[in-house]
Amino acid sequence: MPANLTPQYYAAEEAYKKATTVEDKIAALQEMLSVIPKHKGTEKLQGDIKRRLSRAREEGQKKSKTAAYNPFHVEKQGAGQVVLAGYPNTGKSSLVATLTRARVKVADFPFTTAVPATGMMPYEDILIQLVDTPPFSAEGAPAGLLNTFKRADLLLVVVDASSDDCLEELEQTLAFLTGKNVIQPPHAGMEEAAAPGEAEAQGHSVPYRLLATKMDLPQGKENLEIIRELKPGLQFVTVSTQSEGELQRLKEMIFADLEIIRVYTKAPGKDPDMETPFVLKKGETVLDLAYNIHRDFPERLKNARLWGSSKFEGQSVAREYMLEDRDIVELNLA
Ligand SMILES: Nc1nc2c(ncn2[C@@H]2O[C@H](COP(=O)(O)OP(=O)(O)OP(=O)(O)O)[C@@H](O)[C@H]2O)c(=O)[nH]1
Ligand SMILES: [Mg+2]
Repeated sequence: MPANLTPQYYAAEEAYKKATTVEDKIAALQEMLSVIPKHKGTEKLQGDIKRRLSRAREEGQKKSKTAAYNPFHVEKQGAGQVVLAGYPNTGKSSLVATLTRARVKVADFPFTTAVPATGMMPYEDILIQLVDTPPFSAEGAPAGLLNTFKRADLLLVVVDASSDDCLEELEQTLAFLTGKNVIQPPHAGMEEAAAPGEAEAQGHSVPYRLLATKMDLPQGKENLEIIRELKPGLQFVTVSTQSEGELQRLKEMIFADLEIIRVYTKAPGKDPDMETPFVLKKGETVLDLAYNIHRDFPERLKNARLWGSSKFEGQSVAREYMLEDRDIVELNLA
């Protein structure tokens, strides 16, 4: 008896063949089973799919027992990963909630956040990932939190300027993070907190900025004045969830610190695609862009023309040409 399999069935079977994870295999097999025509001619095949499905489920169960989900391993998304770190109740979740659309819990008591949570912050035409984290304190940190910090492209070290214990908390925060080799110590007398590039050059530590939060409160302004006198070597970015201007400046600083550039591409004879830029690291070239678009492109690249940072519009540039933010590139391929 002919099986008379349908296009839906073949599509599901194709998905099964392409599946690389056990979850995808299970989903595809379930789909195959639900769309397969149910008649005598397919009974053997149905039995076969059911057997494969139960084997895949067993495999899945074994896997989930060994590789437990780790909430402190935050998958990177967007143009860069920015992690907020700090003592309890300093305003980390409030900033993430204000700058992204993430619905994170904000409350006027410590230890509100228990596991990292992410949100995407729009900045001009790109999205930057912000990661809210649970607090650490003199008593320690949740297991895994340091790994979240160390994987960040940029760390925002958050200190509540309005707190009565602000100075002590600042010192303990910096002592904790430097003691765990997450950041380089900001040495006294230096003009700025370690700029991103510098910190990296001094070993494997994360570039960071010091944020003084709740600056809308009078206590915040008073405390920060005292701290600035006592610790002239520290540079603070002042911020409050109430000040659009400060939030905007914070966003601009984050973009600059990530050291990324946006490059737009254009097909020969067509208008450039200004909707979706490619995000590259500062210092990357036409060749890096080509590779980013497709692994085959560097080999096929005949020449490139550039609008933006070149001397004149549409100038031919070498493949080693170092791109700048907002350049438009036309790649001509063989
Ligand atoms: N006035 C003022 N209050 C703020 C500001 N940012 C946060 N708060 C308040 O500070 C309290 C703590 O804020 P959260 O964002 O929950 O702090 P957190 O650092 O995430 O706290 P944990 O999750 O416990 O580490 C809340 O009552 C917020 O409303 C600010 O810029 N100005
Ligand atoms: Mg929180």
